Amino acid sequence: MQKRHPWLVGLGLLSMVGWLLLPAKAFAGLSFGKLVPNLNFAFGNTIDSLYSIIFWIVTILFIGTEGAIVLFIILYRKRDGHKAHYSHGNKFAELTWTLIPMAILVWLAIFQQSTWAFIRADMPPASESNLVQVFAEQFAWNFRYAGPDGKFGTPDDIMTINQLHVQVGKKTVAHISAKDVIHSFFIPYARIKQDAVPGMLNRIWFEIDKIPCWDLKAQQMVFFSPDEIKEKKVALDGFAFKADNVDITGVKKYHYDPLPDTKTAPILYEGKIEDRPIEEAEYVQHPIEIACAQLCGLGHYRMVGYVVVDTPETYDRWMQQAIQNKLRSGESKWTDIWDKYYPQYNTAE
Ligand SMILES: [Cu+2]
Repeated sequence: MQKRHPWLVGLGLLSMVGWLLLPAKAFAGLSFGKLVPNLNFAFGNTIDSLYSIIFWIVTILFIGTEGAIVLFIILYRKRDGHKAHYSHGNKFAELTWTLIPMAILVWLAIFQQSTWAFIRADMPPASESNLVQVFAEQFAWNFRYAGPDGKFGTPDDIMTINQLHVQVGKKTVAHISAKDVIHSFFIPYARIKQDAVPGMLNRIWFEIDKIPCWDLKAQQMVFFSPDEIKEKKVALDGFAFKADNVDITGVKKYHYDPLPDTKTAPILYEGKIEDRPIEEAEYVQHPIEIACAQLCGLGHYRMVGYVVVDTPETYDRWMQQAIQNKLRSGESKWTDIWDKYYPQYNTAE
């Protein structure tokens, strides 16, 4: 008879628990299990409640199935006086674990239908929204605005790389395509994620109702409504974002430093932008992240863009500066590829 090693079984169970706890420990400093704040006033909350419903369904199923595995390991371990029984399947069990997930999925599909329709069926009309074109490539986000004439593919277009400006309280419609492989336009704070597919035009919209800023005193991110920001002094420039040394948990801390030899900065206060002494700044306008959510190649991890959420004043200032400076970063990608091969995307409603 084979020798039993109960300590081996114990070690196996212990390592299972260890593997489950390890990521929890590693992410503890990142407030594990919490989402970043939702800034998409239009439908972010609905997405979040769907997310948490699905999260709890799979959590319960996970604990149930893993618990069953552990229970069966103990119940049906090798023991004296117990003979192995070979099972050839059980129709009732098979039907149960097929029909229950099916019922859950069908219920979810019906339950989320109105949300899907709200987000996907109609894009907001042009009179209520800003339209931006998004052209993804390995490994950057190209953005294009129509410029003063309101038409795409004309010489007054504004083009940027990795920097998207949106207006607070106004809908942004993004027309998205890709140059090379499939990418995915993901703004966690806005709760949107849309694949960018070569040769295909996809559309997504969102509406951000809070302006992300960086609190210079507390050195952390804060969010203001358009009314709240009127009483704050927010620098639009003149500061550099820096990472502190990473501690042993691997959690990075950041702060803003004034740029060297800078005496004044454009500061937004009471709805006006004026150059003021840099010490007066209480906050800095702080961007939120755009990530690529498709593994699109070796440089996928650095395919990061930024959304600057603007008040009407800072949006106008940025647009005027872009028009004056004839901002046309990455122009050849648009003219040689998008305009040449997909001219219909420039007029597509
Ligand atoms: Cu990508």
